[in-house]
Amino acid sequence: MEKPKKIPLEKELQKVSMVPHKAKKDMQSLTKDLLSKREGLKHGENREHTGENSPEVPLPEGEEQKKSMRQSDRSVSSTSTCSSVAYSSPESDQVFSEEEDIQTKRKTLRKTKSWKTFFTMVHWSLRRQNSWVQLAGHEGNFKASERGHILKKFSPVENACLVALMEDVLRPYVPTYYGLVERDEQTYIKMEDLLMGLEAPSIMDCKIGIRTYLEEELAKALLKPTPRKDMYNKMVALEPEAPTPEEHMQQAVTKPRYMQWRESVSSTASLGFRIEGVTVEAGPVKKNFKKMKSRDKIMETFVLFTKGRKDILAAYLERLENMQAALQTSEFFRTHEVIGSSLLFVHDRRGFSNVWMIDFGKTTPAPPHISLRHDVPWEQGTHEDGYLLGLRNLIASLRDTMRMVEETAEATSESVAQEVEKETVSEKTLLKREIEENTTNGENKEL
Ligand code: I3P
Repeated sequence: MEKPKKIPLEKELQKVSMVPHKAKKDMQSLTKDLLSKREGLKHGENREHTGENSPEVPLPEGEEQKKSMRQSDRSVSSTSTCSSVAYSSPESDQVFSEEEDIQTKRKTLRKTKSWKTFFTMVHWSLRRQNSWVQLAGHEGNFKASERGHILKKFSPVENACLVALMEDVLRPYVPTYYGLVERDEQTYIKMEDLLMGLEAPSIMDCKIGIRTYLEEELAKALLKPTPRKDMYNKMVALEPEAPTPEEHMQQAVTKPRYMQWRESVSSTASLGFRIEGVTVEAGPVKKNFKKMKSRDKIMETFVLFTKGRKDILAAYLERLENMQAALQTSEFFRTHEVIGSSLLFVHDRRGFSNVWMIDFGKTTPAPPHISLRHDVPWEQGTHEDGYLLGLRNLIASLRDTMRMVEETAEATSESVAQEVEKETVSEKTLLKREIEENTTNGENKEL
């Protein structure tokens, strides 16, 4: 495979390696130092942007959590014994600050589209347990449930998928489904809480597939175009020149037009996956990936997300490779068009890690005569989603990230060794000189 290009991070790592006083630190702590420094800087920028500045509130620790992790047969990584972690997509542009009052939060959540709040809510709930509980009593798409479970607002499409997936070979890769429950006259899907047992988790949501809108949505838009002002505004905010003169005049775009544009400015169209949101060690949720297209930038994000930890990267790779094998034999996968679904990566400092298939709100059965391949480009009517194309590229990018981390580690430890060697040589030279001088002085004295 082609050797990955050097990215600035590597250079920075190499610079660090040349600092003599660091010479005795091992490679992992050098990488950690650098990455946390960079992370800190980025968080600083983000805080300013989002108003996020609250101190980290650690997850409650307890035997119960540990027990739940031990009992799981759904753990993956060689370093991991953890079963569970969370799900859903991070579409919401809202990140709540401590300063916001409850009323504002409630309003914001009401405005946020169904199924789009989970990532934000997970983040919010982890850091502010009380806010979660307060929120749970009000309108929203997710509700807290008893320990180990979470409630997601009912969607018939997602419900049907989860029911079918419980009988499929993909079952180990999706949150366990516990049926429907009624709360406050609202139906919810009860699912496994995938964050259970993790301490200050790092979470990354990657949307998989080369297409993010349903064929049905496209057909509807062709038949009866519905201009969307909100989507025009989002488009202009990111790329003022993107709308056509006509769209500028209307100050609106159709949904498929917006979705296709989003696919083309991100890595969805080219790589078949895109990073939607990342939070590192329960820190602020970063969502500024809309224009992240290059593989180098994606790999850099993987390094920041994992803090360059080889064990975590290796565990993710192993899980994804197993998932890929399962997908190839899955009856569910062969017969379903998987659109807008994500892979949720979760790990914590202790090395517990897992990846889950989540968000099936737009996963629908393909027409019965179609057996989907998932690894070919889409054409109208084929229902192909490019899921496997995306997964392959994701695996390849993670593998290259791991190689890059390894190479950087080797290069750095070589430089460190050279520095130590240089220091030793110069120390020896100095010592030799001192001995010589002392000897000469002694001789002189004797004379
Ligand atoms: C949204 C994103 C969502 C989509 C949503 C878009 O754009 O593409 O996937 O929801 O459509 O607004 P962005 O990420 O740029 O904010 P669906 O996947 O459910 O269609 P919506 O506004 O119609 O909900």
